[in-house]
Amino acid sequence: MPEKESSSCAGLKEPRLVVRKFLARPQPEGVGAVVRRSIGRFELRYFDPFLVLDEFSVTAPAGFPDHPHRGFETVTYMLQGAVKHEDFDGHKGTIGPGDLQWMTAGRGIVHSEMPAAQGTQKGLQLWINLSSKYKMIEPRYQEISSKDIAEAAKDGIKVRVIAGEALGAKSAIYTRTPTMYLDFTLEPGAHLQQPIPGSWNVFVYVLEGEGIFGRSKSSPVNAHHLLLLGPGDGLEAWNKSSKLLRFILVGGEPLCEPLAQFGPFVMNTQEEIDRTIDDFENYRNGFEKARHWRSESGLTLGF
Ligand code: FJE
Ligand code: FE
Repeated sequence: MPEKESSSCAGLKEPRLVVRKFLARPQPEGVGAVVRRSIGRFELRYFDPFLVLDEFSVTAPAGFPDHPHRGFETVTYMLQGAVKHEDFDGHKGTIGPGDLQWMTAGRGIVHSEMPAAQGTQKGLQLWINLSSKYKMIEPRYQEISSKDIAEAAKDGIKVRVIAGEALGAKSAIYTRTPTMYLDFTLEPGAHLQQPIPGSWNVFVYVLEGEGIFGRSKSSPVNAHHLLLLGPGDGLEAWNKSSKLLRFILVGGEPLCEPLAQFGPFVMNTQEEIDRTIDDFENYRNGFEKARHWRSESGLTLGF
């Protein structure tokens, strides 16, 4: 068989370039918690299909007590410490260091997310929008503990595959909105070429160290920066520093639908938002179990 040109074995034809860069500064959120919000802040309200990216820090007694969600998914990936969660259907657990919770809120979840350990708990929470046809589906959890997250390593590159696949490793997560979510660590001198579907919206968020993205001569980018990537077939990144570089690479197929949002309710029209507020206040259409439920924290976020 003649050798076939493909992006995964013959390099990238059209590497994506960085088109915008944001520094995520700390801001208060929840009750006494702090988030560095990149996607979802005023200047970047939506990066279809992504609604919010928060790098959060929470130390007891701060946290995210009882609050609802409808119409999207929350993906919580712990970097340090642990968060305990508890919902109105009796689903509860602890998300420890390196663990993943992929929660499809669908028609409705009411839950609390609170620190579960001493010291500061740190992680990432990504909100992924759902298509109109899936906004009212039954809620679903996919949970993977750190030891079960698919990993691969090659030529100074280590990847933890949260969603999608990279370096031959594949995630077991089902993404209702097609999504890739990769946690890369590059040793000094490492060079990455990662294919990404051409029609997807893609960003990088730097967690640690200093990286070069898009073009080898571009200036280095350090922690807490979000980079939006332009069109192309993949990402090229370099670690030209003397320390480890860690970043996440996230891509998703845009929904291209109208957006109507009120805090943690994300629908397509204002009328659907009005109905959602009514459903939540009157315990209907998925919020039935909220009527008599309070988490152990006994607090609410004020919805
Ligand atoms: C919140 C609605 C919310 N960022 N990062 C309104 F859903 C939240 C909320 C979070 C959150 C939770 C975790 Cl564990 C991590 C987060 C927002 O729960 F804070 C407000 N005000
Ligand atoms: Fe939540």
